[in-house]
Amino acid sequence: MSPVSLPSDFEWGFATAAYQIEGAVDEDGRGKSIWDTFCHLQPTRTKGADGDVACDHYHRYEEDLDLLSRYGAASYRFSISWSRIIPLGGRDDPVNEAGIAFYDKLIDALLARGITPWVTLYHWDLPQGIHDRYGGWLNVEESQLDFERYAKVCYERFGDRVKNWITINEPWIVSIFGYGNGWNAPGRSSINPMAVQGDTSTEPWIVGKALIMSHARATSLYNRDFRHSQKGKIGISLNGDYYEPWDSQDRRDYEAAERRMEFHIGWFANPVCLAQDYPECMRAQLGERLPHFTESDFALLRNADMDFYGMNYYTSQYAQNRGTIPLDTDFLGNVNELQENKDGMSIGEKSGVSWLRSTPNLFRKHLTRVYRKYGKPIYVTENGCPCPGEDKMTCEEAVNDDYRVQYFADHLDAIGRSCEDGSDIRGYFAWSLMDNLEWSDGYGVRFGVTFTDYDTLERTPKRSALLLKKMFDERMSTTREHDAGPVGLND
Ligand code: GBH
Repeated sequence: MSPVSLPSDFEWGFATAAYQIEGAVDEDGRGKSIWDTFCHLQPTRTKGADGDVACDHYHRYEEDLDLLSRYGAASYRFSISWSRIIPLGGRDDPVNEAGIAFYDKLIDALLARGITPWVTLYHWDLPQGIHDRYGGWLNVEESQLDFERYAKVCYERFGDRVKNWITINEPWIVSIFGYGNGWNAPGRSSINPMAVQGDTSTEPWIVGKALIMSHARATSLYNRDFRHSQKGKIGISLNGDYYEPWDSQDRRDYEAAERRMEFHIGWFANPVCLAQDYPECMRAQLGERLPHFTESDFALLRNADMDFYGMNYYTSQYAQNRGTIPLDTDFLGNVNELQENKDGMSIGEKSGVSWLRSTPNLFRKHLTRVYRKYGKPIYVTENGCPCPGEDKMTCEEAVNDDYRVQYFADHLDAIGRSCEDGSDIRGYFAWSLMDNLEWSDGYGVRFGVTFTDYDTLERTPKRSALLLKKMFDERMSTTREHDAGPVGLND
């Protein structure tokens, strides 16, 4: 089958996040983040892994940017470590010039190679200082003011060169994994025996509001004080699978699928894209455990109009209605998530991690649904996978990543198809530039297009790294059907 075409000005590149690649955690005045604490306090919770060295990108960034050039990438998405910029995190705490200097060098080195920087302000590494001082994201009023000041410093210091900003990566994961099941830092939960004891019935929803309002503060600040002079774009990156009904004959499973997506995406997209309240099904289930937006919150959300919806997409699932009264620790919307439907049909082909199956047709549906519902131009800010068995492979074996090549090709075609549905999709970032610290899964799970040898820190390109440019060239060169001009002209 011939590849499906993409808009000729489509933007593409690779993505990473600070704690997953940088290492150098004690250098140049960096403060601790909640991920340093999480990894070191209970190493069993991250399979013994920590980010102390990671890929040592902090010292090897020039080499890594050379890889980007070699792969032909036009753009690169990375995140800034808040505690390198403001070691203690708070709005009255000092700015660390050595931290600024690192990102200055990184940005300049990208621009020197003709690569456009896309900067995420928050990819999960909250300064420990503000977690200790007032509970971090559990304090809605304090955290949004500290995040706003951090964002301001970044706009002031980098905004002359950075024109693409992502405020927060995956607020759903931050809330649910950090404060619901406790699988991510700061690891709080009342349903996970290994966790720091928290109140799972309320904390994720409070943290969600803190993240929404922090995004709103940072975005409205950009709109008011920086947009005019810096002329950049700003958005947020939301994760969220697409859900199909488990029993296609059962209306309750259709409702479950829709409800599951509202709990995953609408929770954040309603306020940040539409300046609207949470989805009704969330209020119906959660009642007063879900915080309210005040009139002044809504005013702030309305001033936080953003340029794009960043979509992180990996997989999809079947949704089955649970049919019981939801527990007060249920954050899925009273839905069971399954990988096979009622007839035993699989949602997609297995990858190298249990939670991810390749589901490109549902990616198309997801893109089209999100575009129609929220109306923002979409940038796919993450997409990728580990190959089956890759965790056990040597470098020589892992570089032949045919599964990943096919995954990318199928998902790029899905984007093309969603464009045919009328969606405005403008860019794509493959996750990830290199194998890196996969959070609580440690270093075993490899999402990179570059193999990282964690003993020698040597990088080796996999086949997919070198093929992605070709895939984009093929898809971006052909004229789209509906761009072909009046019928009759070309025949
Ligand atoms: C993204 O999260 C992150 O932004 C990125 O940093 C990360 O490296 C990348 O994905 C790859 O995982 O163990 O079955 O309970 C995506 C959200 C969070 C989805 C972990 C899957 C595990 C589900 N992912 N989750 S499971």
